Amino acid sequence: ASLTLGMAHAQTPDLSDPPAIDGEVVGDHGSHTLRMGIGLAESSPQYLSSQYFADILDKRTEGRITVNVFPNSQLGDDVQMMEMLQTGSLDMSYPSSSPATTYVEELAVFDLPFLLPTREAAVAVMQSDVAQEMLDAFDGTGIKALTFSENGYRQLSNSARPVETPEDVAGLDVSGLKIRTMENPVHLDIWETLGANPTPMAFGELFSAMEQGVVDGQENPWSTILTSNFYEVQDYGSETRHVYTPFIMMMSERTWDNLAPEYQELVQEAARQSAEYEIQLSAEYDDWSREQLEERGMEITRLDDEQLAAFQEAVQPVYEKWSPEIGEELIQEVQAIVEETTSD
Ligand code: KDG
Repeated sequence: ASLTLGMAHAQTPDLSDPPAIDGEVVGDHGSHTLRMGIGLAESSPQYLSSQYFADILDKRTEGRITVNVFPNSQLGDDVQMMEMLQTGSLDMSYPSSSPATTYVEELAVFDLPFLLPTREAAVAVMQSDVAQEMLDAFDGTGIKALTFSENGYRQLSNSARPVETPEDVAGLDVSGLKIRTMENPVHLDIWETLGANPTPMAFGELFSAMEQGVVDGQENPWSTILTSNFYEVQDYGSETRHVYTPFIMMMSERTWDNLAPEYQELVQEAARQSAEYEIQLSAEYDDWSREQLEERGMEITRLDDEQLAAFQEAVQPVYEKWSPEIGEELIQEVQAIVEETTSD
């Protein structure tokens, strides 16, 4: 905190304004007040775009649908909130895809390291029919999956040492880094394969776990490392971009079933529009956040192509182990979408 003495830091980059809300006001089908819980902070692209989602619904129902967004895991973590959606004790949530693989296994394709080399490719995959099938596969679980949006490229941070190579993760004469992962077996395997000591943990517990030294580090997009103040307890960052994970905006099926068809249509449309806006905000945050973190005293290592290739090679066993589970065909479908975006 002392580093910020005398320096006024901006809370957000120069962000695009949300697109104007047009479209007709829908007819009166009663009033609803919905609660949405998220893990991230008020300044995150996820929160800002969720507010935009709320604004669309507010404007197009003349205030009949209100969405209240609760940030910072106030209502629970990703796993708990998905369970709350199932029972109907929460209306909406916006978790990472990774802990949602317990509902739809195919989502684990997004957990494969270095699968989506560019943001453009990642967005094309999220908007593909294959991705829509994954959202549809939630039907019957008690969760209505509305849309994918961007969490982004995950980067490694830690409080022990600069990391340039897989050997730095494993440690030679010191022990492997204790890394928090999301609650997902592929992520756990990635870090085990790299020689770290990974522990799955809820996002809401992460800051104090790092502060108390229960873990040395974690991995999340630069925007999260900034907006959740992780830089206060993490001295080192490495631009590993090891995995691109999406978010999924979700509604309780009970809440969904209580909405008139016209409201359902509007909710679906607003979800897509807000996801588009979220993806844009997330891109605007990414490099800016890294620069902010450097300004706030974090030592950030950029990896050159050779160094990235070393990480990529080191995690190959993860592919061998998980491809049969996730499905070779699905992986190939995703790779084909990636190739289409990178060839032209
Ligand atoms: O709102 C989303 C968060 O709860 C969480 O998914 C963020 O990427 C995340 C993590 O590391 O848990």
